[in-house]
Amino acid sequence: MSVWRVDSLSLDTTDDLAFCLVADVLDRSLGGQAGMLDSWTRYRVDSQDHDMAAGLVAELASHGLVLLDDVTSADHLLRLAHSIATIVPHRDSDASGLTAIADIGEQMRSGFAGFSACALNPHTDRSGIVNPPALLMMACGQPASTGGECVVIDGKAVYDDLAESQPKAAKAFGAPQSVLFGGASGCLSSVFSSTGDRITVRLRLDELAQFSPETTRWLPVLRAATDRHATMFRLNTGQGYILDNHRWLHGRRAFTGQRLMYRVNGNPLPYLGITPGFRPARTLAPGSST
Ligand SMILES: O=C(O)CCC(=O)C(=O)O
Ligand SMILES: [Fe+2]
Repeated sequence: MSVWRVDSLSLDTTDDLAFCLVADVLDRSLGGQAGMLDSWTRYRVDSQDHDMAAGLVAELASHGLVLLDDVTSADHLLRLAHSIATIVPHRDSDASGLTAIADIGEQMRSGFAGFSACALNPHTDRSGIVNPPALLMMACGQPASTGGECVVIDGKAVYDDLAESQPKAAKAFGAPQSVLFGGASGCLSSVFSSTGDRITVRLRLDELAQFSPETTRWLPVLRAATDRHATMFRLNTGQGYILDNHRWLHGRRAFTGQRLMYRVNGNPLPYLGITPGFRPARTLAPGSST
């Protein structure tokens, strides 16, 4: 298996895709704006080589995102997941923790849009529970005929951008208990939460997120910032990614065809030294407006 490191991004225009029935913030905003991940530093390491795991872990620890190829099967993804994480089963997973994500016509059911061909707005997996799993591991079983690009957004870039350009928005989204995620039985939290000198991001932009009035007024600013930092890439069969679910948001574009993705969530094995979340470039002083 090889690991790709994100080196640099270049802007590209995106082709128009048919919109789905659900609110499609992502597709609307991505027209011509998202960076296409077409420029990489790719470093190939033999799956037998200990450096492969070391390289992957180092990338996850520093940038929170790695891209994979040669993930030859769902089992292979599970093996990789077991080597770096304690797997956290999902409502939709099988007993091993593996979820197959495909269009089974579920776009109308709240919280099930993943099982449709619709775009998924950038989100944190399991935002409605107190401790969302810190890692998301995805691999492509079959690409879409059209569309279906993965979209990822670095929460650190979004936070640093807002802290610099719209500090009031950054503070509003950091206010404790300002967003109810996951409906009435969900989790009252915030988009940005601080623990010590680190920040974690938590977001969803569908009907299962209820924002306080003070955060609601800043939502257009947040959306503009997530758009500015959105990056998308196509995955072919056997390609995938691992990301820090406390730092990076992920989503996908609408698609046609029999797209199949495999997903595993988990928490990094403690001895690997992967600390989820990020250190912000600047710390906002309490009560300050700048
Ligand atoms: O289909 C994808 O690429 C992502 C799916 C997803 O993020 C989800 O169902 O939570
Ligand atoms: Fe997801």
